[in-house]
Amino acid sequence: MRPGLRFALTGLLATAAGIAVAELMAAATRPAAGPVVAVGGAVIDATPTPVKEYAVATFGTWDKPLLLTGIALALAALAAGVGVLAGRRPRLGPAGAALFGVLGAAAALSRPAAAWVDALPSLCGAMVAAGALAVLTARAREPAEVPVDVGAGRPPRLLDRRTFLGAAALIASGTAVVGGGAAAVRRVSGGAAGRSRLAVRLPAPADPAPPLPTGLQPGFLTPNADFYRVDTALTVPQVDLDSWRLRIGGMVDRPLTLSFADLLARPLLERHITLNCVSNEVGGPYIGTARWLGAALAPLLREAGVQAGADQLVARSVEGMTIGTPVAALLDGRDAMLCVGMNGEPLPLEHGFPVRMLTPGLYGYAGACKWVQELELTTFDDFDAYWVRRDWAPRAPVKTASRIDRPAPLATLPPGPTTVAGVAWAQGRGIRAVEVQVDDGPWQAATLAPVPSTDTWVQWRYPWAATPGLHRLQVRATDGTGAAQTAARVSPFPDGATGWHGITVTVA
Ligand SMILES: Nc1nc2c(c(=O)[nH]1)N[C@H]1C(S)=C(S)[C@@H](COP(=O)(O)O)O[C@H]1N2
Ligand SMILES: [Mo]
Repeated sequence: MRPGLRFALTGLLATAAGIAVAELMAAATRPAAGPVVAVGGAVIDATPTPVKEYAVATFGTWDKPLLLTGIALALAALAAGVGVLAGRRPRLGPAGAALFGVLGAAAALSRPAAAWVDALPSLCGAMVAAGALAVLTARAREPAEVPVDVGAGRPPRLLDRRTFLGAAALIASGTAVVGGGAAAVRRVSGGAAGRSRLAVRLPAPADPAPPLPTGLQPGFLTPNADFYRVDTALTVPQVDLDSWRLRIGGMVDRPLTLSFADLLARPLLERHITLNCVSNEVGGPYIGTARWLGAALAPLLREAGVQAGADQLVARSVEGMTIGTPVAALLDGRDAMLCVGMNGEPLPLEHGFPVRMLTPGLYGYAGACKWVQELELTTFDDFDAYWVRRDWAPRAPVKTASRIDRPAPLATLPPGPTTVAGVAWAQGRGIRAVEVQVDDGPWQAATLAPVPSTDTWVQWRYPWAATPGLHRLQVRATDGTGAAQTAARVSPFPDGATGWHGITVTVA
């Protein structure tokens, strides 16, 4: 084996062994302190907003696996480099391992809600890596009788090939066992949150959602499995239901602490509400409608006694996300809630189990904190939430928008009668009218399906006599206040996209 290759392999093996040990320690104690997730999370938080925007727009939900692959490749290159250096200069081995350890520890300590013990897995992993490097780059013992000046002139004699391969195989299999153990521990504890979710029995709502009106097309409700997911969590937070508490504090007269059972014991509200992401492009997919079950937030805030001057509620999640919502929006009579149920099931883990906030009429980043564990009353002057620190707007009401779902963009259809259909939304204000334009023709009124409330999207359809040729279809909406959806195209940053959605189809 060429020495370069051998040293690179040594670096990879030693690093893998260190990471496996660190991951096992973290999995057994504090999962967020594992170096892989900690470094990934730190990279996400440090990524400039335009890059994040690009990643979400280009890769959708593949953004996280791609990020992890990128980190793994960068790490592998570094590890091979450390191995080569350590092979040439054995003293550099511990230094390289220490560098990895410090990086992992720093990333773990930079995570929200980190404690100093979170540095331990990475530091112990670094010691294991240093040990493995030392073993694999060890010099074969020089015969004692060789004079020093002769020995010094020759290249160092490495472990013989068989000893090296034996040690490497031993370290590799140890790594596989420890890494497999870490994955198993994560699966079991992940399974614990999933199992406690399955054991949840949701009470019947005290205030049920009005039945859905007849005349809706399929697709009005988005099944949980199809509901878009947008968050910064590299691994889905696993919340232990028994120890979970929601604290309401900050500028309140009577701070409150509620358990999950306390929350379920309150009269529950059930509502159909459309949730959408501020990052959704015109015509984009980051929007869905569900039947949500939860405790109304306004009465809870009144029980806590919001103090004069508190104009922002900051929701904090178990993994440290912060989402700021105007107190005025929460107390203006809309159905802001702490959700425990989604479409008749306990909240899926991906959508915030056990409890998430939902504020109709606001984009998700401004009112829909998942995995929530704390509500702090404060002011917009005093605190910038996660996305506000990244220059998104502090207040973010949903903008009026509409989308063509049928036909699909660039579809080919036969001439004759066809139906153009889609959705329009302006949560809180509702939709009064939707119009469709074919090529340069006049804007024509679409037919609106009935809605359960102004907090959901509206399905619309427009019968079109398609004639042969290439056609451009556009849609625009008018909200419940009579305000027209603007044609001005702006991108999602910093407070939501605007512009009319248009598609091109071929009729042949
Ligand atoms: N804890 C936490 N809550 C969060 C987020 C997050 O990253 N972490 N993302 C927010 C954003 S940007 C949106 S659009 C909604 C998406 O909710 P969903 O994934 O259930 O569709 O969750 C919000 N709540
Ligand atoms: Mo979002």
